Amino acid sequence: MEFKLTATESGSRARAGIISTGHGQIETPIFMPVGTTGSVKGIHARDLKEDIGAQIILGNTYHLYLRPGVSVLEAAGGLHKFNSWDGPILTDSGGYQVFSLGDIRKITEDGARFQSHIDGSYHLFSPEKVVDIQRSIGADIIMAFDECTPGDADFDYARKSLELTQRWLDRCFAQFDKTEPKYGYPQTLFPIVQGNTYPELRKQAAIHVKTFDADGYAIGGLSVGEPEEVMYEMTEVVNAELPENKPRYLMGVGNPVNILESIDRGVDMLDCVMPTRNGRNGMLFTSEGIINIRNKKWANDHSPIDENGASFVDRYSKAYLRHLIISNEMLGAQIASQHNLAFYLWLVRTARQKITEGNFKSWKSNMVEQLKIRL
Ligand code: PRF
Repeated sequence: MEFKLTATESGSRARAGIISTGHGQIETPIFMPVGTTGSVKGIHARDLKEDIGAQIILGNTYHLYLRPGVSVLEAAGGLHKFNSWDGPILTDSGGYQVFSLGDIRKITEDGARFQSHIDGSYHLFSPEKVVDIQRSIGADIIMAFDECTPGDADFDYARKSLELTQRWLDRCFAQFDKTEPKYGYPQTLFPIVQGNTYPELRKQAAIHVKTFDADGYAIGGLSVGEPEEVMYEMTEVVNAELPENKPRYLMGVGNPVNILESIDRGVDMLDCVMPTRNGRNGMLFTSEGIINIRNKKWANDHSPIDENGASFVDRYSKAYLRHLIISNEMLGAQIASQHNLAFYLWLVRTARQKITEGNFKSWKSNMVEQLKIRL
């Protein structure tokens, strides 16, 4: 995998670049729609690519391993063949999903033992196992196995957890180096920087991951309950250490304002369930502000969902979309998800263009104010 920086802006750490993978190029900064089980909920691959403009999607090791399972994915020839998405795919390692299981998991030196949320069966995820599963899924970018600590973890827990994540990273790379891609195109492994909200841990973690000379680096353990200002500060601390010439992926972030603030701090890749999950509940992101389409005030508003919207679904009226969502019609969830994803991709595409033109900073300031408005 290659990364070429194509533009930076003075007065900001924002960057534009191009990542090359075995499934084509990704123009950064980029937002990656989340397809936990292999599907971005409610959205066809055709619409993802042609209407929304997605350039890479994300899948989850935990979910794909439990269902449909590695043998089905291998028989299909990998996830790209299975779900008909022929662009780049990144898989998360399961570190975060397993840790979200709470009571039904136990962490040891070896890995994380957990119970399936589907049938209660017992499983062990180790760094080696998680690399093997991601080899079988066939993601272009695979993630290291990490422990994501809660936002309020004390220093001692955060330090011990980080040391475990660092030992697991050694094992991930050892397994990665010992194994081969299964489907004829290259795969690459991104380490994840943890360290909770402690600048000295974050700095040490960033210095540690650099020694692996990876093709890219991720920042995990943020947007897990800490204040936004702390999240931004941690991103700054980590990005100050990470190499300039490699992409940086901020995991699970965030709302449109978080996206722009993170890009301003040198983040190149982001993902979040917000556009799809909140969309299904009737929350719409637009360049004019946020709409709660369930609100009575839209019941007789027959104007388009988004006058300047990037997607073909934006021509549907607010009143119609409200009706669909209130009636629990599946088309409502689809339209809202597609609108929101198209908005997120428009946002990062425009950010990229502004960085290239050298006026990202002033555009961002205006946009951030606009994006906070509740319509
Ligand atoms: N680790 C992994 N995946 C993640 C996170 C993490 O810390 C986060 C935290 N926001 C989201 N997804 N492996």
